[in-house]
Amino acid sequence: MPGCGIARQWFENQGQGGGPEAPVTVARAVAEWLAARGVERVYGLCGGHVLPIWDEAARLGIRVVDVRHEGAAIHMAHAEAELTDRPGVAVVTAGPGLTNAVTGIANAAASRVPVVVISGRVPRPQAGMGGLQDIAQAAVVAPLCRRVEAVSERAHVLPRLDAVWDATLGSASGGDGPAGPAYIDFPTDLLRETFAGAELDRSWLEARPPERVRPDPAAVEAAAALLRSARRLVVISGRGARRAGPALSRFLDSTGALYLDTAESRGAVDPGHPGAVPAVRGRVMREADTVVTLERRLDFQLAYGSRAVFGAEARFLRIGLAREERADTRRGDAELRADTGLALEALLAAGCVPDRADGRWRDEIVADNAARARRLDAALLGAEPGSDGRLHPYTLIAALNDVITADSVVVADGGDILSFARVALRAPTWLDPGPLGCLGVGTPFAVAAALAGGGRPVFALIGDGSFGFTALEVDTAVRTGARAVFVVANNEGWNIERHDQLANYGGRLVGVELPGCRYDLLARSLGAHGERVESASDLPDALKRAVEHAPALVDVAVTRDAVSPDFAGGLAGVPDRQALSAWDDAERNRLGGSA
Ligand SMILES: Cc1ncc(C[n+]2csc(CCOP(=O)(O)OP(=O)(O)O)c2C)c(N)n1
Repeated sequence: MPGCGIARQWFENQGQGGGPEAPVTVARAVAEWLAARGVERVYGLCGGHVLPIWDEAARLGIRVVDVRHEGAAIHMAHAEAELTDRPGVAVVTAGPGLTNAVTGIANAAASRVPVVVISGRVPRPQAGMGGLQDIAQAAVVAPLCRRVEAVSERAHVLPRLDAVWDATLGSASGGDGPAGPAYIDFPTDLLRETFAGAELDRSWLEARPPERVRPDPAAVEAAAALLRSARRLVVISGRGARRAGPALSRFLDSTGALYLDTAESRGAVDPGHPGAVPAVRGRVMREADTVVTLERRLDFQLAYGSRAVFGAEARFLRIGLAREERADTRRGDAELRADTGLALEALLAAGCVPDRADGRWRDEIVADNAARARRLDAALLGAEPGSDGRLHPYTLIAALNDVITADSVVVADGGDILSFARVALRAPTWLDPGPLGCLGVGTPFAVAAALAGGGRPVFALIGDGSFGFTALEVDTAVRTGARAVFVVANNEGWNIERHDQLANYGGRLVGVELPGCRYDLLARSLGAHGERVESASDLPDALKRAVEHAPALVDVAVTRDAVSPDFAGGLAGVPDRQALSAWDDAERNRLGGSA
């Protein structure tokens, strides 16, 4: 039986009214299925096409978190999935309800996060006749979803829900792709129909826990041999590593490997681990001779595994279940198709400690990392205000670091401010716009983290532009009691794009200014605590008050002069072959000719 309270309550209630003998509508069965799968919360926005499910879910004690835009509902389900390691669920209405949700669905797809999206559909007798909100919903989401089901028969309801649940988990439940969103809809007339007698097969309610995939012993031996011969070993972790934290720490301890986390796995390993060297990422990528990737795509953030950025002769061990996470842009010299934790345990058992590790190199890298970390600390403390007199983003980040606790969930969203945050913000658990660069996730991620994060403190640092996309979710926070602290880094513009125009478009500024908005006043109008801060000395107390009175928003005037690492690295300029200018140059050199 699923472990959660609602599921238990649901199973206990069987046979006490609402049980198998009572007539059950399709909407009721959908809600029962949700409860049986342990779903405690669904995120969504009401609409007649889905109200039958909405109503039955609430009657069964599932919390309906009602939002202000369907895109935010998907972002919230996404954040819940990341924090709980279970699929998040969103319920959105037909037509524009679903099209509004599309950005969130695309984001979950790019981030490989399991989200089940449930929608309604025009009643079958009106299909294709110009009915209200009748569009080709399944076709709209098909390219983004791991599975799409448009259900039309009562008997298909539970089996198709089960299939969608499995599909969203990807390879972890026996499929052949990564985790991601999956979609199912029901015409409203079907939702109102009642199951006839034996038609309702409740065996589908129970989730079958996926089998953990063990690595092939011969492949383990080949991978262990590769590791034994490593001299300069690094591990780069991805999505699934959060699930394998203890095994990963043991692996790092035993092998002496250096460790680079990525945004999708931050928190898997204690940031103070002696092998963790986040400040010298570029150097480690260049100099390592053996690279282990854990459920991590070699995407733009990892230079597509390029031989111009990583060592040309470096050997890769790729560990993951889905092909995308094992064999994408650079072939592994060894590959393990397995659950990450089991693969690491098997490697340790097979004896994978390097025979002739280059200890001097490791010591040098660790020292270099420590020196850079000290320089960064000094930069945070010594950051000067801009020529406009407003705070440097590092001053804001330093003040935030003082209130963020070791059990906090930290969300970052924006352009420049995200870049500063990525290098300097203390973040035990971290959520950000991911590889889609999906601005607007900040507020909804934080709301869901406050609701589903088990009472952990939640801080969101958000650019003023990014905040605007989903600002009204502060109202959702107030209504639902989501005690998040939203900090808006207000530089009155889309600043990283503004820098791009200044540097690369002759200084012609077009559509990058956002002057005069007071997000603290907006938050206050919605019933949240709100404060505006313009001087560094006011920040610490304002942040403390925000923690006390959450949900709260602190609007901080930050300078637009500061140049972020991402802008300096060329990310905003979108180079042709690689995401960063230096990598792009290296790639061109490697390719030669007219590249
Ligand atoms: C939905 C979406 N629209 C547009 C962009 C392009 N974009 C990337 S960064 C950025 C500026 C972000 O501004 P803000 O959130 O204020 O942060 P700042 O750069 O000012 O710190 C924009 C518009 C995007 N990534 N996502």
